[in-house]
Amino acid sequence: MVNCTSESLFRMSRRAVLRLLGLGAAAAAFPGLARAEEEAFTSEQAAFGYNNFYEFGFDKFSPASRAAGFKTSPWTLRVGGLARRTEDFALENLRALLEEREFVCDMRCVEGWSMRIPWAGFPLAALLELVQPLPEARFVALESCADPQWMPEVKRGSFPFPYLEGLRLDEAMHPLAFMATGAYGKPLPPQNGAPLRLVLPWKYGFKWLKSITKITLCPEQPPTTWSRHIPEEYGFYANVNPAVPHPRWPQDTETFFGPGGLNDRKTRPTRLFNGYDQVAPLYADMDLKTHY
Ligand SMILES: Nc1nc2c(c(=O)[nH]1)N[C@H]1C(S)=C(S)[C@@H](COP(=O)(O)O)O[C@H]1N2
Ligand SMILES: [Mo]
Repeated sequence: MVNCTSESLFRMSRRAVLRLLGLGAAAAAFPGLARAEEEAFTSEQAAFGYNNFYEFGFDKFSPASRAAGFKTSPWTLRVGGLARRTEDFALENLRALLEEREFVCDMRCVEGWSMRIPWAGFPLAALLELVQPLPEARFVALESCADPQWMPEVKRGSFPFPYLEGLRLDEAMHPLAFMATGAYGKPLPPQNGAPLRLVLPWKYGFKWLKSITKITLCPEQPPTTWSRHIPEEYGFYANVNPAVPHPRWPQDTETFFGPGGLNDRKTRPTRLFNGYDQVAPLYADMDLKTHY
């Protein structure tokens, strides 16, 4: 088990990080991770201070201040649906059952900015395997916390919360689909989705659901917040794809937040699947010129 509190970990060489990920020999097969060689991590200041978390406010800086007191312990996560078991897990029990590990990946927001963040957490597959999905299960529906006591925009009723997300079961079982509990060697801050959030390196950030309370295995594609409310702009799959512009802006480049704080930004090209080409077989039947 990796010591998730060791900040020195994040100063390790890429080779050591890959070893930690169990990818040492297979590094060549992980071109997305190879990108980690090119640039350092985004500053903590940007990753923990420039957020999208609409339940706490619609601008980038409100979540960090307004979520500061958000109580995330104790936390219950219900996992079940089309599974042999449906269970209300106390998060601390769940974390004791699942081996946590460190991993580094890039996040590309659909708005056109990106970050490279060192995370801690466990594969979503390991969590789903605990409840044993039934053969009829083909999708996974996920739900965020929507608590008016803590979340000002939930209280105001300004948006259709709770925020819902979904994945095809084979996407959810892919080894690159993670649940994060920490970042930069620290417990996940509330503004980043404490105590548990999705990390889907090849999908736009809006799929990376925060502060998750419920995961349900289901037979059909579940409704998701953005694809339901603005279907012409936000699809269910939302794979990072420079060939498919957003209706209101292009997607072929992005502004990357570097190690030097909020003003350290540079433009770089956006890559198909955010560079994580190993997910391509999941979408073999889709037209990558148009699908979004
Ligand atoms: N519950 C919830 N999850 C959410 C959001 C949100 O508003 N509410 N915003 C999404 C969007 S648009 C992005 S880009 C990422 C931002 O994650 P970060 O603030 O940790 O960078 O979280 C995603 N998860
Ligand atoms: Mo986003």
